Amino acid sequence: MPKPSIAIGMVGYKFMGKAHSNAYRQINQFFDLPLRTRLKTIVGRDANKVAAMAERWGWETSTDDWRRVIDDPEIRIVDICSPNNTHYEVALAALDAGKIVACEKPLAMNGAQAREMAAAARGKINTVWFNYRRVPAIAFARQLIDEGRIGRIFHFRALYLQDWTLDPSVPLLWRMDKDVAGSGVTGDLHSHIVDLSNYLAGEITAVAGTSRIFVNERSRPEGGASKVEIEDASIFVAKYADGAIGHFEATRFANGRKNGNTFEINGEHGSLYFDLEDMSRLWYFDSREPKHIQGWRKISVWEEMHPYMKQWWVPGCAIGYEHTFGNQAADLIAAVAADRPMKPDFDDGLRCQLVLDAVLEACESDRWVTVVKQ
Ligand code: SOE
Repeated sequence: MPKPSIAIGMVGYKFMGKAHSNAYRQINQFFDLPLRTRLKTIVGRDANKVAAMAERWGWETSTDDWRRVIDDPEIRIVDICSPNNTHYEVALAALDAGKIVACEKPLAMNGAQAREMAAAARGKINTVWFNYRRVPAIAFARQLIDEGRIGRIFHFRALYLQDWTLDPSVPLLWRMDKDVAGSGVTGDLHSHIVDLSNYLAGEITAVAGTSRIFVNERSRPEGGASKVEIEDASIFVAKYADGAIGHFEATRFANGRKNGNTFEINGEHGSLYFDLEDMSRLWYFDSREPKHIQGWRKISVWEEMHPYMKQWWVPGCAIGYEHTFGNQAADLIAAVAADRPMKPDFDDGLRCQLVLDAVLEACESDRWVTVVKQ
């Protein structure tokens, strides 16, 4: 008997559109899921380009009207990977139509929008694509923390470093357009490391920081030029509810760094270190070992018992960036089939967004800002 299928409608078709399409196409082969994903409709503003995307990635139909996925009774999952300023309207319409919503990060343009979205989603299955939670080494870090291996956390220290806007001739693409993106590296990159901190280190209560715009004017892809209004780089420090302190840096001006996402966590019994550019590895230091053999242990997270690894290849055949989306898509389909909640959800998206709002305010005002309670 063929498995029942679940129809997906996707709004957006560029970088994340590919990442999500690839995930939905792969997971039934690698995971034993009760439902088969059906890539039904993909939406984009440019009808020709989205039609080409549909053809290439195996979507049944394409359209330039996002309401078609909302109005289609066959579609159960609405996946939103269009620019940030579209998330709010599309997600609310989809939730109102009873759809399961999977939304790219950051969830919204600001905390106020995210609060409404989280309220509308509560009690329903939904998720935010904080895909790095599904890097096996990061899920494994969470496992080690839950096992008490590093004990009470004192420090969370994260860097997210890129360099793709360093060249002043790079035009003002949507990620640099305040009206479309809402913010610069704060929504784009801090969102990932703040979510990882929420996942691994606990609740951030207050932040102080500074940000910079290094290139003040850029050409527009459609012609002309505009003043740049989003931050190119941002550094902040954080206080946690349980007394830990944190340090976060996000930039698109770290010459030579392409997707340098690293963090270190220092606890009372040990420490953990992760680097996305060597993503099969988790570094672990255990200070309860006898001193003469203490040292940083480089764990290759590719054994069968490590999170998600049993589903992919044999140990030593490492997996990569795309698999983090596969892992999340598979968890989503499994959650839908079992009718159980999925994490991270819109409440996690809101939690992150409230920290991001506080970071933007802190950088603007040069003051400590208390994170608004969820
Ligand atoms: C930014 O360059 C970006 O594409 C982010 O938007 C993604 O979320 C990140 O995973 C890779 O970098």
